[in-house]
Amino acid sequence: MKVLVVLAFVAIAAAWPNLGFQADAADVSDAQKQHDINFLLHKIYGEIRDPNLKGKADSFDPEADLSHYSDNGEAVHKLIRDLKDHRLLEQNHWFSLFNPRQRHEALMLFDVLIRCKDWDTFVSNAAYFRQRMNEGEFVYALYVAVIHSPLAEHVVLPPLYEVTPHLFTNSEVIEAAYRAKQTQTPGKFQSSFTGTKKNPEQRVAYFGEDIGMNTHHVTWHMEFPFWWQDEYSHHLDRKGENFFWVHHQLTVRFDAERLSNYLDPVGELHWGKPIVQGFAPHTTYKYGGQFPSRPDNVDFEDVDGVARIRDLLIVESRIRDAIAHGYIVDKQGNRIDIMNERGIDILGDIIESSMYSPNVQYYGALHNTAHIVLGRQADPHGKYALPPGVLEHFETATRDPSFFRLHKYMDNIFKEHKDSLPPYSKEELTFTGVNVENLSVDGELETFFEDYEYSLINAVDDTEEIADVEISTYVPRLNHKDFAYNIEVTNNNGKEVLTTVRIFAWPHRDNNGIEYTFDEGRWNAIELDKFWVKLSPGSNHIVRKSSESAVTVPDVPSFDTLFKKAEAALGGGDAGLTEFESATGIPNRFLLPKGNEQGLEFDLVVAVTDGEADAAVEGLHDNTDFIHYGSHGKYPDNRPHGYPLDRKVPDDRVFEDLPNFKHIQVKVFNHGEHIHHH
Ligand SMILES: [Cu+2]
Repeated sequence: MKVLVVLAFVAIAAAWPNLGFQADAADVSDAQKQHDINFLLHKIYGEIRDPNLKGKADSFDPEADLSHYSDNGEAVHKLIRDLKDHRLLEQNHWFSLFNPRQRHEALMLFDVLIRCKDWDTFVSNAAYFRQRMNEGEFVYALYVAVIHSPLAEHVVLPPLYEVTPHLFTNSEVIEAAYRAKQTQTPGKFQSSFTGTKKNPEQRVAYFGEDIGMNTHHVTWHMEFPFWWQDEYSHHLDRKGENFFWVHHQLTVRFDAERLSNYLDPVGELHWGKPIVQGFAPHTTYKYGGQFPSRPDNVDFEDVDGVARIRDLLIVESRIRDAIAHGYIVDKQGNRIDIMNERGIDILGDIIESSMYSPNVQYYGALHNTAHIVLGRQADPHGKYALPPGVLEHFETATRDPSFFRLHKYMDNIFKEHKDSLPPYSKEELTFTGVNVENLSVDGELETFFEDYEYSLINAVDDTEEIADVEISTYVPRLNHKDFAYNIEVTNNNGKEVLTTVRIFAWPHRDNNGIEYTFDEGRWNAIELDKFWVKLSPGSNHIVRKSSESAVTVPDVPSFDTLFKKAEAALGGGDAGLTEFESATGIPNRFLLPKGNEQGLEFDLVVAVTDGEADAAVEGLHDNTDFIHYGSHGKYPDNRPHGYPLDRKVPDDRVFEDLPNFKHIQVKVFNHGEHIHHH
């Protein structure tokens, strides 16, 4: 991981030398930076508790020395002007990224932070504006700035579920936390998933409400923001394609969870049909009241000031026309061919849409608009002054099952495009001289639930004079037993060869017990791992552990751990936080779908492809690790996401006879085990 991060950093620095990043890291230790960020994000609804940072918040003058900014202070002038004119959103108010004015304000602060040339200017501005801006805007801007600023390269962001717990747990638990604080009684409260067993959707609420999955989702959207412009600092490689892929993976994973729980796969959302499933979020804003509920069978209504349903239908049809034509039209009227492996990237930019969209005027912003329209169906005309819905926050969006219906709808549009491309031929897929002889799994594929505890101390109000009492919640979450893949590969090339190993699995049958065809199955493939291997001549035995998966990340360390590690390292030494630097992948414990008592059948496949041809970056094979999502530089794999299963497979024999491909059946068990909190 380290090698890649360094490579990416060098690439950024080389591309934008004029930003003038100083050798700042030498002056300020990573431990100091970690310390600062910890305190800046701790207890955001009250005063900063670190005296040094509090001093900066009180007396720093952001406009005093403009030589510390790469834009000569342009961004900071804008923000200060709005602050002085009292135009900024007040504190103690909800914040939604989908609200244009609120987003604009958060991005003004981000713009200030990303232009800072040294750490002192960065934290001084952060402290200053934390004290004066809306807390939600502040948290958002600081998170995105830490993720993207080279100054904060090794900083580990605290888990958002501890920074803004209201967006991750339910109202009942939050109320209990307030009572505990009021009565100064320590408390550990059980979080349970919303709803009752009368609602079949509740069987899969553990997926949509998983705090780690929500952290993954919100972090991805910070790593690849739709509002991103390259002039901030760097280009986000294959952003549109990544948008497709990350949501495609959530979509197919959710279907696998549904099959594990005897539910049919999600049906796609349809603007002309009622939203069958209602949703009662049982979630409350810190400021702004309850998240709105939606009853069953609501017909879509136009949302005042946002969009009419017919506008969305028109945008959809323009996008599908582009897919049918095989080209899109940019805003100057030029045709851009999408009948190639980069077409998906352009379509992703268009559908989200991001600032990379070549023609937002014409193709609109289907995804973002749909999130707002769906989020507002409880109060489409603003008659009741309800706050935004769960779909208007990346932290909470997946709690509502209609999120997955919406994303199935968009996923099917992407599928139309992928299906329009020519299938890979056997010749294209063959890696000459490399044969996968055998694939097997060590250990039973078995999942279980365990209770996980996290602190709610930042949910409640307090002052420095009142001592903290321990307040936490524990929540059941999916985990799996460790396992390993065993892959026997022969290399008949007479020399060492570089390879990419790609592992996927998909459910073998639908909910009626009918076997999926290869072509249906491969579209539902869950990406389990992707890594580089050098094959020696002759036979090779590859053992790859589930814990090594490149598509996953470990649990984000708690605030408590981050405080302790930073303080311990301040005296010198390493905080030992390197493996936690990115929270963009899915949690490792979430690698396998739940499965069931009888064992849910999956097709498990491995494709060993030509690593020389696959590598997008030099020297990658010297490191067996692989950043799956969001390396700041170039995405290391040249192949499209999902390769070699991303295109239509009209003839199963292409894969069944492919020597560098192996296909077996496995079962994923869940025996109802639940490791309870003590
Ligand atoms: Cu999303």
